Amino acid sequence: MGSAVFFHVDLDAFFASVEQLDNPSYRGQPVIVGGLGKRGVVSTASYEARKFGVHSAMPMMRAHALCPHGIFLQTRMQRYYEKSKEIMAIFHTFSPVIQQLSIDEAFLDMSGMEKIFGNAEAAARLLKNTVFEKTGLHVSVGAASNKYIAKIASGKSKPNGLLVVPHGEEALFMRSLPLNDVWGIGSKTRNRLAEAGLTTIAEVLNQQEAVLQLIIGNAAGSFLYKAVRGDMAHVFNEERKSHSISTERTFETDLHEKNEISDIIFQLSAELMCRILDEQIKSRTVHIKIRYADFSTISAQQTGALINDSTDLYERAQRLFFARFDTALPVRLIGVGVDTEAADSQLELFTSEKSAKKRKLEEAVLDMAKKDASIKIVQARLLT
Ligand code: TTP
Ligand code: MG
Repeated sequence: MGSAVFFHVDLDAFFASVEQLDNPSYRGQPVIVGGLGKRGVVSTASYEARKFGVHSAMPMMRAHALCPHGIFLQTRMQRYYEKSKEIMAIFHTFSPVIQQLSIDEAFLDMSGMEKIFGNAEAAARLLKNTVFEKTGLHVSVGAASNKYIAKIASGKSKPNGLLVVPHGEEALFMRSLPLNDVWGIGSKTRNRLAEAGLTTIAEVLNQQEAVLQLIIGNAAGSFLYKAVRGDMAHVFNEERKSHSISTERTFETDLHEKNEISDIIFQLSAELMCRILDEQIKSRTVHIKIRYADFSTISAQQTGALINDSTDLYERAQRLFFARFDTALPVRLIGVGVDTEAADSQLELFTSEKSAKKRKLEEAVLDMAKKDASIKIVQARLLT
C-alpha cells in the first residue's frame, strides 16, 4: 500500500489577485483590500503591497501610513466567492476527497492518484497550470503525508510555489523551519517561549511536553510538542458537523480592539451569507467561536428566527461574540457559523415582509454580480 499524500492548495493574495485580474491597471501595483470604513481592517494585500509591511488583519489606517500610494479597495465578497467556486470545482477534478478550509484553500487527498497524474510533483504542477489557465489565478501547493505539514509547505512555497515534503522526511522538514513557521503558534506564544529561552525548533525539541505546558499552557504546550515532531496526522481531521457551515480566521498578531474584531465579524458574516444565499440554505442558529492566545476555545450558539441577510447574521454573531468575549485576553481565531435546516422549511417563516425584501435584494445583487464582474457592491455598514 502506498503512503498517504495530501495537497494543501491556497490561492496567492486571493482577494487582491481577483482585483488585479478584473482590473488590469492594478497588476504589478500595491493593492490593499479590506474594510474602508474608519475602523476597517485589511483583508489582504498584494505581494507588491506586502513589501511595505502591509498584511491581513492590520488596521486600514496603519496600511495607509505604511503604503500611502497603495490602491485601496473595498472587498467584493460575492466576486471572490464566485472565483472560489470555480477553483474548488477544479480541485474536484483532481481528487474525490476535498476538504475546503476557507474561501481560498483546501486539502486534496491525493493518495493513490499517481496512476492518473504521476508523482506528487507532476500532479501539483498540472493542478497549478490548470487553475491558472482556467481562472487566471495562481495557487501555491504543499504536498506531504499529512495535512498539517502540507499546509506549512504551501505557505513556505508562496507565492506561486510548489513544495513536496517526501514521506519519511516530515520530522526533518519541521526541524529545518524557524519557530515562526510552526502553524498554530501565534506571536504572544512565541514571546513566552522566547522569554523562556526557546527561540528555535531544535531548542523546543529538547524540552519535555510538561515543560512546554508550563511555559505556554496545557493545550498549546502539547500542540507544540507534537508539531515540532511532525506528528500531526490528527490536525485538521476534526469531523465537522454535517449540518453546519462556517468560516473562520486565525490571526498571526493577536487582536483585542473591539472595532477591529467587529469588522472581521462583519467580513466573515458577508462571506458566509454569500454561501447561504447561493446554496439556498435556511438557518436559525448562529454560532461563534473564539480562540484565545493560550489556545483556550469558547463557542456559543443562539437560535432565533431564520437568518435573513448579511446584516442580520452579522448582528447576531456580533451580539453572541461580545456576550462571551473576555476583553482581557488577546484573540487568535474568530469563527462564525450557522446550522443548516432541511430545505423544505417554509420561506414565510421570515420575520416580516420588510426582511423578506431585504433578502430578495441581497439575492438580486448576488445574481447581478455573477453576471457582471465590474459591478461594485458596498455593504451599508462599510459606508458609515
Ligand atoms: P489567506 O490565504 O490567508 O491570504 P491570501 O490568499 O490573501 O494571501 P496568501 O495566501 O498568498 O498569503 O486568506 C485568503 C483570503 O481571506 C484573503 O485574500 C482575504 C481573506 N482574509 C481576510 O479577509 N482577513 C484575514 O485576516 C485573512 C488572513 C484573510
Ligand atoms: Mg491564500
